[in-house]
Order: sequence, then structure tokens, then C-alpha cells
Amino acid sequence: MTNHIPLKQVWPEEFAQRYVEKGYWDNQCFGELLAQRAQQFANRPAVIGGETRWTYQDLHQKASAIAAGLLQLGLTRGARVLVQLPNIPEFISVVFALFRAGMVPIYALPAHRITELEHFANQAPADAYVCADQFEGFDYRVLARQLQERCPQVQHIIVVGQAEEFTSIASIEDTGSTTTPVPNGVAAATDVAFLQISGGSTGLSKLIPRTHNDYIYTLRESANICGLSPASIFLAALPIAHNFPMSSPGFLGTLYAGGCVVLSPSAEPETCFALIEKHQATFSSLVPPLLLMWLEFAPNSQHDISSLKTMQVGGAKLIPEVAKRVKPVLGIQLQQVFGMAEGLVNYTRLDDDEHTIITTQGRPISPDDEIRIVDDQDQPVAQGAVGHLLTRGPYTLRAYHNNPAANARSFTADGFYRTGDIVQLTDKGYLIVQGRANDHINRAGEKISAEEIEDHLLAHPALFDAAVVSVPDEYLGERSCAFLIVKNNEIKPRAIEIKRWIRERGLAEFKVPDQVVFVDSFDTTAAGKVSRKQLRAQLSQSLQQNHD
Ligand code: OOB
Repeated sequence: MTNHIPLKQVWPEEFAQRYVEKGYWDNQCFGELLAQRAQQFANRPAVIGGETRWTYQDLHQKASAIAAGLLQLGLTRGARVLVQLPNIPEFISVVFALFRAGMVPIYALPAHRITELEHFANQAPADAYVCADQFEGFDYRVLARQLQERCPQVQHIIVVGQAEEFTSIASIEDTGSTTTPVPNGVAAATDVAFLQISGGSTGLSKLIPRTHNDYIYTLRESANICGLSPASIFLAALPIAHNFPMSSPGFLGTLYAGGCVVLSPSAEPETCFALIEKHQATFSSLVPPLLLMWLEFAPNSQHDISSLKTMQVGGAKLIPEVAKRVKPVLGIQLQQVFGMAEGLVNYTRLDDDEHTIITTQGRPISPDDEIRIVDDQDQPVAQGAVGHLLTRGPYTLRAYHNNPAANARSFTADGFYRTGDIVQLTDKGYLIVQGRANDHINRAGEKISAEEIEDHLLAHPALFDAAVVSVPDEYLGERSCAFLIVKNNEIKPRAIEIKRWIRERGLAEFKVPDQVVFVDSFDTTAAGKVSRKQLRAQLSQSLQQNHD
């Protein structure tokens, strides 16, 4: 078993000092936070999922027992644990157990498959993997076996449900409940609490280290900004491994405020409306394409969703025409959220005027979130002009985990993170997102790196070249289109074969190109060589023109 020293994310001393002095970082770790909430809200409901209902006490006891059980198993403080769980209560008990024991979860999405898991497991590197037995017809134990074969450093496989040859979470909890409890505050607040997955704008996903201090600060402020209280009931509709439903204010913000989290297995309006009515949910969060589905569904629904007061919408651009419909159709207050797993989160405020709520993506959480908007040469643009968003602050990362090449690209010399977003700053300090500088496809809030998919396409024996571009889509916001050139003398594969190829490479379903177009050449009109970026822009445009 690897002996880890706890991971740190380092801010320069003067910044760290300022963030402590201003009270942003309050030196608490997640283990202590849950213990405190269990005292304050002992018998109040904390988590509901399916037939399971846990009070704060229950959640605390389970997290304590699982933490002790994980140590019994041989994992130690600082161990890195790949967690791939759907929206089930054990997601929450397991991550709090890991926080409590000073171990570091890495959040894979339920949609990820072996190629992505292998990458995370190597990059971390991971000592253990926690998965569900099955979800939505997919057997994660099969994935666990592949992972064990490919990544022998992943020594422990822990399964929620039927474990087969692996260790069940229930047995870990049982063992742990009879052993000495782990202290609440074993982790330092300055330790990395978990590794979040980046959208992966260039190539493979990067790992984002977030500390107890910086993340708990965002929870406290998000809970305030969103008006949460112990009476708040959050319907978690999106997969909670995403940063947005995790903490903006999400399930962790809800628990921070002493509220109750209701876990939905899917974001489909039919499932969610029934759960809202049943549990009297007061708020939820959605990406724009799902909001559209909810808006279509609502007028014909028999469910009473009048308990719902606010809806956070983010992850991708919400167009004002859709934003305008939220209040009249759903009868709830819209709150736009523009955030990133790397840190910076912006919210429209509940008392902002309608125009601001509908036309902007909000303003930063913290007075110490520094925003810089620059041109291609990193020079500040005029006030109100469009440019690249750079940011630094008390909860924005200073470096990715184990990735010097990405770090060299992603930060300025003075520590600003290059978000890759093209924005405009209003004179009231609100951001309006205009687009992306780099080539990723924002497919219904899931980020896909064009380069990553191109690499997999180029491995196909019949393909000579590939360019993956984003195309505007009425429902998804953006969809992916793969332009392909076949090798001389090769027979053109069918689109369905190309899609199968990507699936069989072990990638998440959302990365399978929505559309495949074969071309004879990348007919670049510009003289000489064009960059991949220009090429993708031209191809995307050609497709749109053909459709006009
Ligand atoms: C959230 O986090 P990520 O890490 O999956 O993706 C971040 C990227 C941003 O850089 C931006 O390109 C896009 O997603 N994005 C938006 C947006 N919110 C995120 N683009 C336009 N309008 C918005 N409202 O997606 C995320 C994390 C925390 C809170 C909310 C979203």
C-alpha cells in the first residue's frame, strides 16, 4: 500500500494569510463540519434517496463507521479513492467517510467508462475504487474487473450493493462500527479534500485539487447567497459528482445549512416532479437543456410543484428567451450560475432585478475573486468589452494535480487561472458569457474535448484524419460532429461503426459523436497551414451554412 503524505494546494503565503484574516478560510475540515451539524440538527432529515431516509445523526454515524472500516482495510490518511456512484445516499456517506479519514475521493461520473477511469486512476494515482453494483442497466463490477487488470495499484474494490468477489460497503460499515472511531479532525483544513474532474478542454481530463478550507468557504457563501436554511429541501436532479449540484449550493451547501437532500436517480421531469411533490422540495439545479424539458413538461403535469421556490441554472449558457419563461411557466425564481470545477462561481442574486437575472450569468461569490478580462495578448480590454476571462481568488486552484504541462498552459505567471471562457463584464460587475476560446463541446453541460475524441478516431484503421467540432443544437445547446477523411484505398465506414468504435474504446456515452460527416479533404481556404482551431471553426461554419 502506498504511503501518502496528504496532498496540499498551495496559495502564496500573503494570499493564504489574507484569506484567513478575512475569515474566508475558517480552519475547519469536513469531518468536523459533519460532527457539528450532527449535534446541531441531530434528528432532522439529512438525506433521502429511494426508501432510505437518514437524519444528520444517521449520516454522521455511517460516515464514522465507514471511515473506521476503511482504515481497518489498510487504507491510510492521504489515500486516493476513485468514487463512481450515482445519486444514492451512499455517495454522501462514503465521501464524508473519506473526508473524515483524511482520504481523498476522486469523483468519476457514472457515465465514465474504462478509458476515463484508467486515466484518473493513473493520474491520481488511486489506491481504491468505490462503485455501485449496477445502475441504469450497467454493471460497474465489470468495470471494476477491467480497472484491476489495467491498474494494479488500485488494490481495493468496494461495492455498494452485491459485491460478488469484491468488498461490500456494508461489510466495511459493520467492521467500522465495532472499532475505535477515527477523530473528526484528522485532516488539516489546508489539506486537499478531494480531486474533482476538469471538463478537459485540451486532451484528457485534468484533476482539480480542492482543499477543505477553500471548498467549505464556497459552501458557506453559496448557502447565504441562495438563501438556504434548515428548512431548505434540495432536489438533486443532476449527477451529484458534478461540481454544480455538489456545491453551488448543491447537496453540500444544503447540508452546510442544515437542510435536507433528496436524491433523484434521473433529471427527467416525470421523476423529478413526483419527488418534488412527495418531499416538498424547495429548490433544485439544472443545466439549460433539462430546464427546457421541464418547461415543456410542466403545463401538462398533474404534480403539484408549488413547494419549489428557486431554480439554479448553469453549466452552459442559458439564453434570455428561455430564462424569461421560468417564472411564468414554473412559478419559481431563476438564479443563473456560471461556475467551474476549478473554482470561480458566479450567481445572480435573489434580489437582483429581472433584467440582470435574465441577461447575465451573475457575479462572483467572493469580494476577493479577482477578475481580469484580456485580449489574445493578455492585455486588459476596455471596460465592457469582450475578452478572455482570467481569475484568481480564495477558492480557485493554483495548479492542477500532477500535470506540469497543463499548469504551464493554464495559469499566468502571477497565478491567474485561464478559464478558456470569453466573457463581458457589465458596469455592475456581472459577467455575461459569450463563448469559449478553446475547442471543447459543451453538450448539455457535459464538456467534451475535441482533441481527446480526435485521438480516438485517428486510431481507427480506416481513418486518415479527423476534426471534431461543436454545432449549435436546439435541445443540447451544442452537439458534436466528427468530420472524417478516409485513408486512400479504404472503404468508408458507416457512421454507426464510427460511433461503435468510440464506445468500444471505453469512453463515456456523451463523448460519442452525435453526427458524422465524411469529407474528401479539409478544404481550408486560408493560404498555407491553418491551426486545428481555425480548421474546426471553418468546418463548424460550413455545416451551419449547409443547414441554412
Ligand atoms: C460547471 O463546471 P464545469 O467544470 O463542468 O464546467 C465549467 C465550464 C465553464 O468554464 C464554462 O465554459 C461553462 O462550463 N459554464 C457556463 C455556465 N456555467 C458553466 N457557460 C455559460 N453559462 C453558464 N452559466 O459547469 C459548473 C460548476 C459550478 C457551478 C455551475 C457550473
